[in-house]
Amino acid sequence: MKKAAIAASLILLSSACAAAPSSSGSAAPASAPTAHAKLVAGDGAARGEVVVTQATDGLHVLVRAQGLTPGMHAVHIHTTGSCTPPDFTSAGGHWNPTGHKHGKDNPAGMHMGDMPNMLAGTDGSGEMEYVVAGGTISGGPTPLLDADGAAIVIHAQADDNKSDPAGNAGGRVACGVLSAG
Ligand SMILES: [Cu+2]
Ligand SMILES: [Zn+2]
Repeated sequence: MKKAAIAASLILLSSACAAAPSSSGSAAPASAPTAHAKLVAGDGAARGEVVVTQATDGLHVLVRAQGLTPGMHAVHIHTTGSCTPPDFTSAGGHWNPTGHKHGKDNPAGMHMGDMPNMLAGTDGSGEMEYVVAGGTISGGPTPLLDADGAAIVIHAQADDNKSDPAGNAGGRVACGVLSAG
């Protein structure tokens, strides 16, 4: 934990440097703060990885998953950086620093941790990239890696994008704790 705290401090420092005026105009400079997660199933089997990169427009979340049942799966950022198998309820609810309801189709939505459904092919693999507008890895009003961290969760079923609090997406079939770097 201490090591993680030091890493987070370094990220903050590099973030401050990256905020200096630049002529490149790049949305995601090479020095951009990042976070990673390794996805695992309830039995501990590898289920892929997640890379989050902070850019000027928010958090770019790249999910590469494997070993899923073919079809659509809900993918969310959950509010606690804890993935205790087999049900992963330790990850808590959806990341919701702005105090909204669930789902992009909910008039009172949406959670910052709500993301589009991901399609797993017949081989069980799926990939998704999504930008969480306004998010930061650390610092600012809505830091992803706050005191209790954050996790990525993949569900058994698709998200209906409106049912509070979790989109009727079924059980949690994969989970990964996000860590800085
Ligand atoms: Cu979820
Ligand atoms: Zn939600």
